[in-house]
Amino acid sequence: MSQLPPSLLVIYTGGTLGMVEGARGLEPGRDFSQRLQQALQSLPPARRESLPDFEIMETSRPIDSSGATPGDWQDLARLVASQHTRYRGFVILHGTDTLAWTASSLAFQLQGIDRPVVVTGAMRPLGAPSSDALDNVEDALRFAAQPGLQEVAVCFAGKLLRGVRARKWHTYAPDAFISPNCPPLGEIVDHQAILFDDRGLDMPQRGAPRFELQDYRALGASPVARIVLWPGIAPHLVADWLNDDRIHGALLEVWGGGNAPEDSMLLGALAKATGEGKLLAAISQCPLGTIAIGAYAAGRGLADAGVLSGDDMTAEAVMSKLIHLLAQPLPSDERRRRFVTPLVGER
Ligand code: ASN
Repeated sequence: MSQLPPSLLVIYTGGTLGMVEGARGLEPGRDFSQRLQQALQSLPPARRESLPDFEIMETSRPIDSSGATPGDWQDLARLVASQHTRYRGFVILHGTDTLAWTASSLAFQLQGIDRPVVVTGAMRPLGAPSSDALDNVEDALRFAAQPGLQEVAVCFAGKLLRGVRARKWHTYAPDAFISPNCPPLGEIVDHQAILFDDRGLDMPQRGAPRFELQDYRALGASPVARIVLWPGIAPHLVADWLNDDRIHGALLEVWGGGNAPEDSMLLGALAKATGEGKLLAAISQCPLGTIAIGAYAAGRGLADAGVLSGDDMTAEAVMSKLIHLLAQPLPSDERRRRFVTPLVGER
């Protein structure tokens, strides 16, 4: 492998990690670089000196991640892609609320990445009492310096998770992220980053960048709907979503192993949408396990209506993959083929 550049790039996008008290409560703060450098002085010298070199960049408008959109995911991926050969790895500091969405989208956009992209955040601001911010930044830097890591990952509370498998799972505990259907990729042990053997992406999903930097904004404000079924759901509600011309695809969150009501109006609305080239995919409302649509007679209708199985993907991964595929000038059957094909270890 050719010589890697010496430094990492840390990109601060906002989130609690860098928030400061404002007039209406916590809000994203500026001058993050200065505050981080100061906080790092509190680490024991041996730990501080063993950190990799890094440079810091702030996005033009640090945000609470509840305000992030697919356009922000796109901007971030383009930023990493444009700097990709100048740094040996990347750390992205992000609000935790939609961190898993951004990490999932980055994985699809930065396909084949040959170095670490580590996304982290914090549950409490840097410098606040018992903050997790400095530990998470330190851990993320250590993982981002590992050449063996060649994918988008989430580092939180000492664990490294596949980005496209991660979910925020707790509202306030420091150990807030899990990857329900995928074991961790690594762990911090005694302040050292340990990557577990054979958990990284297989070739050819890594090691040879073939970025797909699509224009998500061109799809319109909300091209994909997320529809969570509930007992007694009225089919016309689902039909209303799917008949909207601005909707090009939908995630259906169904029951158990892939079950949905055998309702001809509901299934008819789904079949009409897929017939129009809309991309529909289903996952389970159960947080663990995969789905097999068609195993039950009641679920068979989903497959007949052209709904694709999202297997054991997270909602964040399905939504960002649907947006990613819809943004590409592909024929409908190719989009469907790619949806069911694992591109970056998402299923
Ligand atoms: N509201 C914050 C955000 O997502 C939450 C956090 O970062 N812990 O930006």
